[in-house]
Amino acid sequence: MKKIIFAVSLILFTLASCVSKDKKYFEKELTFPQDITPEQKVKFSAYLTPTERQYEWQQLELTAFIHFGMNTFTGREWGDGKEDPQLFNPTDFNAEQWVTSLQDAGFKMLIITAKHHDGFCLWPTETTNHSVKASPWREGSGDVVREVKNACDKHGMKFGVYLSPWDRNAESYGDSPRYNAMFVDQLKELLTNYGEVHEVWFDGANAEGPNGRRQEYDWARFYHVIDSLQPKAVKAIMGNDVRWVGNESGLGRETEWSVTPLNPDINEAIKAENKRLDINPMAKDLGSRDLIAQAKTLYWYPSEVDVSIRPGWFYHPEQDHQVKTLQQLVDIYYQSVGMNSVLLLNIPPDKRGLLHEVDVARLKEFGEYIRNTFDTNKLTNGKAAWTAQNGDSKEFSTTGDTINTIMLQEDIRKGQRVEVFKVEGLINNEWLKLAEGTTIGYKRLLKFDDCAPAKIRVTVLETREKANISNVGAYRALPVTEASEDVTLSDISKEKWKATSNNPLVVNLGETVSVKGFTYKPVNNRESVFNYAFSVSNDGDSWTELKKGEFSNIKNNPIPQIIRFDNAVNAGYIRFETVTGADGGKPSVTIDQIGILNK
Ligand code: FUL
Repeated sequence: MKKIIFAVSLILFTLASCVSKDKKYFEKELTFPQDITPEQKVKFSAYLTPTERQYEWQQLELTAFIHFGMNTFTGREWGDGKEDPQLFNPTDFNAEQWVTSLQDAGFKMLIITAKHHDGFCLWPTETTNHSVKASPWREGSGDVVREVKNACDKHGMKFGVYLSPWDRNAESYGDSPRYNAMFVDQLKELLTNYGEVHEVWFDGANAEGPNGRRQEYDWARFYHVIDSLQPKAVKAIMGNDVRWVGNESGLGRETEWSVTPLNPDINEAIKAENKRLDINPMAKDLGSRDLIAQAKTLYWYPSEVDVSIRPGWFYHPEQDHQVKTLQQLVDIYYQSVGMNSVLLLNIPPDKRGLLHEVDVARLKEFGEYIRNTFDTNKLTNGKAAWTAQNGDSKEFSTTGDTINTIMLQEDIRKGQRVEVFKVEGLINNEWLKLAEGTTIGYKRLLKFDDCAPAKIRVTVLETREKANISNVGAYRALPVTEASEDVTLSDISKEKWKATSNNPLVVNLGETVSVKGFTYKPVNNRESVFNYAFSVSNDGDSWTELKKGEFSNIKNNPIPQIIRFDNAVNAGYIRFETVTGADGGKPSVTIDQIGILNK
């Protein structure tokens, strides 16, 4: 027994002395020595901690995305890079309106899409002519990034940039060294000319360049540029400080470990390791004991939940009635901030360059709701720090008010440790279970039915090492009543429709109808259609193709797609052809998934 203890302390000492400045902890990354048992690995994992910038970022809780750019003016979600810069011309651009609306709602950082996949730069870059400089806005002397940064500084809001690695405009894209050099220059401009930057967001979407070659990104160099120019900035998504939660619908994991063997696929070694462990950002399990047992290296790589307040990431006027309801936003808050993640909520400005009135009103309601709910802790001693071994409980006194939400926090500067816990309430002198859960991490929120317990008891049932609970709260979230409007996915009844072929889907409409557009509803992100062709016919023999295109971003955001044509066409038959699926293949489509618009 003594021998084992000695061996473990020796390993601990060796690991600690080579990795961490503080003897006990491992900052951001921990590589296990060989011949270590799964139990020892789990113990070590409990000493992995965030870097200072990761910790600062985690405490922001609410951050905002602003998708604004060429797509705002073309109505698309992904531009192809061929857009005329003349189209970019906001009529009432006002970054302060964005910042103050967000700030009132409690958001602490704003991330602007300085460049989206279409390559149009919102700042007057030296690297390409495809920028605001070539637009009529402010007669070509405007700088969106500058105005946003100034507004952020004025109001004490942190600032971040989204710089899409994928660039459908850059002629060098796919010619790897040349494009990497241009990308580095873009990064340098953004990270030297605009003051402090707190997050750099690299999207994972990419495809072949115009010459058919695939771009090999020099991630190590990009990281180096960021780390040296903006040491306080976290690198997100394809960056290794902040992890994509794995969906764009605002949904965190019940069990969310910030300690994980997953890192972004930035080099062959990491790709091979992710493959060996069969993990990616969408995997359900990213931190269990079983996974740790197989891992060689662990990272502090916390989750960020990115979701748009509207169906699309960019503003489209036809989505004005689809702004997420207060209830949806509150649910998203519980499923992101309340599940050990940071929320990155997107609010896209319109063609005026303003956040739309509906979005502003919704943000206001959301901010007030969160403030009203969480401003007063109904526990009198919740803030007292507490350490707990397996099975330890602590009682907290309440104010006696009605509650329906519990908040728990671990001091993650000492690692993430809790694996199972429960919360009970003393009601009529009896301890009743109110909630239970697995991970806590930086913050965990749990909801239950209204009750007014005299006391609350929290029990840590399983923990990887002594748990450090730093804060416990109890609150009452008021019910929200509202109805969300349904979207019309077909203006025409499908009663008479008959499919005469499945792939492509050919439908005999049973009558002649006026077709002004069509809709497509994906079943899920895996089997959805990416490239499509839509044709009409009057006799089922001779066809006219009305539109060929892509459902941009459908893989990450599988929402109903609405395509409208400039003119109406009469048709007795429609044909919907899958050209390519979002995940390759040629998924077939059924009548239920297609609708016809005639307005
Ligand atoms: C995605 C992009 O392709 C979308 O357009 C959007 O920017 C979203 C935040 O990330 O992957």
